Amino acid sequence: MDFKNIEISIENKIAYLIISRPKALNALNKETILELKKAVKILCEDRKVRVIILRGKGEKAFVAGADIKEMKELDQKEAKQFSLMGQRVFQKIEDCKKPVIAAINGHALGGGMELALACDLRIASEDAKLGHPEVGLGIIPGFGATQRLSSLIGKGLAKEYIYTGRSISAKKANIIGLINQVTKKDELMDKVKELAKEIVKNSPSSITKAKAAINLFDQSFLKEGLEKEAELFASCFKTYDQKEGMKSFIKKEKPQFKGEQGGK
Ligand code: DAK
Repeated sequence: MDFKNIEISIENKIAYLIISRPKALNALNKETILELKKAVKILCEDRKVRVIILRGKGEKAFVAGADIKEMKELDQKEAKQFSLMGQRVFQKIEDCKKPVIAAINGHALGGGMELALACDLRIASEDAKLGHPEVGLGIIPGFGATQRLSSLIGKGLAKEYIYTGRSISAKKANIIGLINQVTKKDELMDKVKELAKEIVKNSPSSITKAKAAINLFDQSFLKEGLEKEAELFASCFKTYDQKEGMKSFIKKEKPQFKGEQGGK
């Protein structure tokens, strides 16, 4: 399968899935999300694969979020479709019968952080920065973070990081349980492979069953929460603040927000 923004390979039962748009810090545009969907399906269904490792291309970023330049033009209806499209792909990762490990090799922001949250395990290099800057763009997280981040680190911390948009160092992320391990920059892939190999030694059917059981832990309210998140995300796209936030990012200026009723 030929992809433009995704690279996949398989070695010793471990699959490598790389998001590859380094010039845009691997930001997720629609094309990349659709390719990701296909790649996840291929690898999750491949019997030779026991563990999937997901990372971003290059030195700087895992994924620096959804593509703001593309998202800027969405209306409310398109925003809802975009949100649901991303949510479905991320749900496929969560539901994949094999463990997926995020190797966080740099910025994991917004939709990039949400991608990492949909994975089973997260290992980050010491220089990685994680976080949810969406409210500084006049939107909210729309690919599952309101639910998955709260589930992982608790509602109190999730609210703190989403309300402030503050970035989280790998060290801090490790302390609060957001990531499983932090490594030296040049050791990230070795450590991730070590973990994958440890999992591969065990019974694949047991791992699949354990994953399904653990995922049920908060699944009952996840679906409803995700629907509400997509609806609220979409409603951001009729506000002045969303236009102001995204225009300012592109112009590299500070946004002047007015609140939901401001402007348009
Ligand atoms: N989108 C598009 N382009 C991006 C990008 C992004 N998220 N992040 C970086 N880039 C581009 C930059 O514009 C720049 O392009 P050129 O100017 O060279 O053309 C290039 O990548 C290199 O970035 P910088 O020059 O900014 O690099 P720096 O090292 O100075 O800064 C940075 C790195 C990661 C701190 C900075 O690039 C940055 O703040 N990026 C934006 C991070 C961010 O705000 N991410 C969250 C995006 S919002 C939805 C569901 C989910 C979401 C949205 C909708 N629905 C349900 C509809 C999720 C939303 C988000 O993820």
